[in-house]
Amino acid sequence: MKHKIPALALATLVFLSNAPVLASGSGGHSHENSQSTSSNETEKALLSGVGEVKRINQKRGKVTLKHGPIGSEMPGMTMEFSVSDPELLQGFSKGQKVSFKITKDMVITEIKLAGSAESLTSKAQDGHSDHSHDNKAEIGSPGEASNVSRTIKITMFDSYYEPKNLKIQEGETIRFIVSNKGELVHEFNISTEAMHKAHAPEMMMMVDYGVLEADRINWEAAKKMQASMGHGMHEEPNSALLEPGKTRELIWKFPAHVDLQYACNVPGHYEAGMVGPVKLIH
Ligand SMILES: [Cu+2]
Repeated sequence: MKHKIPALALATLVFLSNAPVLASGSGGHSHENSQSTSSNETEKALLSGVGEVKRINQKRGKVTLKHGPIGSEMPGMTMEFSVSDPELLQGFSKGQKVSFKITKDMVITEIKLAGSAESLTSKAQDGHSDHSHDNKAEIGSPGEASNVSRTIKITMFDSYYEPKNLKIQEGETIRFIVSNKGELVHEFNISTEAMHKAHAPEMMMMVDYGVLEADRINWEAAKKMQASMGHGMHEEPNSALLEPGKTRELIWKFPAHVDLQYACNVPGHYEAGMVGPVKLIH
């Protein structure tokens, strides 16, 4: 088990380093288009996706998107894409949610602002879904020490949690004492399943940038990633990313009627079973 995880992390790395090759689109010999290119057929050959703009380089005709799955061709991840015409990127800026059409060679031919219905986290009920951190509201909020009703110890091992599930009253404020007793870096993150899925690509980027090593966090690499990407190591109130032997406290106020999970988004760990349900009791 101990050796399995770094191998998974490595597989992630290899996958990521292959991705730009996919993106550069080596010529576009898709058979469907070689005979006739009626606009109808071209339209059919396009895949669509939604994502969030992370970086734009209009001069080079490049846009970095944190995107959901693109057809069956590509899982969700954060990646740089080429656009068919740099003009397409005019007026877009970092943080915007977009929907796009893309060729099988991964060149974006159409991009527009996503409507709230297409929001990545499929959440739009509070009426200001274009705010970038609005999804925090539905999972609860950072709690006040004076409102804590219970302290729960969470122990992280390679690669599972103790306890394996949580029962919490709706609206309850809990103090979590999170300890990593494993030999690998682990995360305790309270989110919806969809948010864990959306978070995974960021963690892959951290592996790619050398920030997240199997058994330590490389703070030097984190600074470099921060400088080049605009984010490297973000401390979020709903999560603790801990090196082996470390302990951190989180105080979290839980909402009502939401399916939450606590999970580790270090690449490969969620799949290995490092996830537990939060049962909110009425
Ligand atoms: Cu983990």
